[in-house]
Amino acid sequence: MVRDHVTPVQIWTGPSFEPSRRPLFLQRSNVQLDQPSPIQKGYIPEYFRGAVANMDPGPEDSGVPRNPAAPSLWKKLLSAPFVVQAVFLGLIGAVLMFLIILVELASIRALDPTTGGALGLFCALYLVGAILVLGQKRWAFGYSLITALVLVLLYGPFIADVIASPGYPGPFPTSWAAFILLVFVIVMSLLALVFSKNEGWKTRPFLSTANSKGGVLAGVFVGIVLGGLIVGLLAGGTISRILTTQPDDLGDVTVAYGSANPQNSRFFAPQTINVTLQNATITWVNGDNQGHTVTADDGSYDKSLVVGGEWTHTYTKTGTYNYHCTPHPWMKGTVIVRP
Ligand SMILES: [Cu+2]
Repeated sequence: MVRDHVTPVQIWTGPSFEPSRRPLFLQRSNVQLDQPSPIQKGYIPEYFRGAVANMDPGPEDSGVPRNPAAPSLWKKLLSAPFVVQAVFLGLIGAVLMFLIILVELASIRALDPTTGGALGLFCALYLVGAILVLGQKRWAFGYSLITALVLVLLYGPFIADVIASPGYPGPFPTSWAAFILLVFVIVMSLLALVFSKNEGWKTRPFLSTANSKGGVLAGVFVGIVLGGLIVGLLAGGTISRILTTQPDDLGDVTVAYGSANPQNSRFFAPQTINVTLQNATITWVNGDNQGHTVTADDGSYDKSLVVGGEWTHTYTKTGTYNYHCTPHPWMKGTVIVRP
C-alpha cells in the first residue's frame, strides 16, 4: 500500500528528543551556557539600545533598597531645571549661613531670644521653600520670592542709619553671604515667575540649563552684584550690628555695641548690677564705637566715655543708684549697693 511509504509526521524538531522523566524545563539544553552570548559579548542590536539605556536597573541591581514612593531629594534636584536648582541651593545656602550666624552669636554670648527666634523662623521658612521649589510649581517660586524679600526688606530701614553713622566695623562674612544668596534667590524666583507661562523654566534655555551662556550668567551676575552693592552699603554696619555684639564682660558694666541705636537689644550691660558695700567699686567700659556718658540721675557724677574708654567709681553708701547716658536717654542703668 502507498500508505506504507509515508514517513511518520515528526512533531519534535528539537536537537535532543530523548524521553526523560524530568520535566521539560529541567532537561539539559544543548545551548552552551559557558560560551558568551552575543549580548554578554557586548553586542546589543541597534533597535534595542535605547530601551537598554532607559532601563531602570531595579532595586536588586542598585544594591540599596529604594522606596519607589519617595524619589530621593538628590535625584529630584539633579534632574530639575537650572532655575529650580539655583533657588533650592540659594535657600539652603542661606539656611546654612543662618545656622553659622547662630553659632557665632552663641559663641560670643550675644544670642538674644529675638535674634535667635527670627533666624530660626527664617531657617524653617527657607527649608520649606526649598522643598516646595523642588516640586516645580509656579507658586513655590512666589513663596521663595516673598520669604526672601521679607528678610532683605527688613534691613531697609537701617540703611539711612548706617550712612549717618560711618565707622562701623568691617563686614561680617556670613551675613554678607546670606544676603547675597537671598538676593540671588529673589532674582531667580522673579525670572521663573516672569517666564512661568507654560512652565517656561523648563523650556527657556537660560532657565532650564546651567550650560546656557546668556540669561543664567546674567541672572547670577545681577544677583551677586546687586547683593554685593546692597551689602556694601549695609554690611559695614547694619547687618553686623544687628547680628553681632561685643562681649558683655569688658568691665563690670559694659556699654553694649550699638547702644546709640534705641532699637539695640542692650545698652548698659548688665542693666542692673548688685554689689556689696565692700565690693562697691564699679568699672564701666565703653564697648561701642561711639562715645557715651555715665551720668548719675541725681547729678552726683557725669563721666564721658570715649570709644574703648573706661571709668571706675566707688560707692561709699548703700542704696540704689540710677544713672543714664546724656546723649542717649534710652540708655539707663542701676547700681544696687547692699550692706
Ligand atoms: Cu550713650
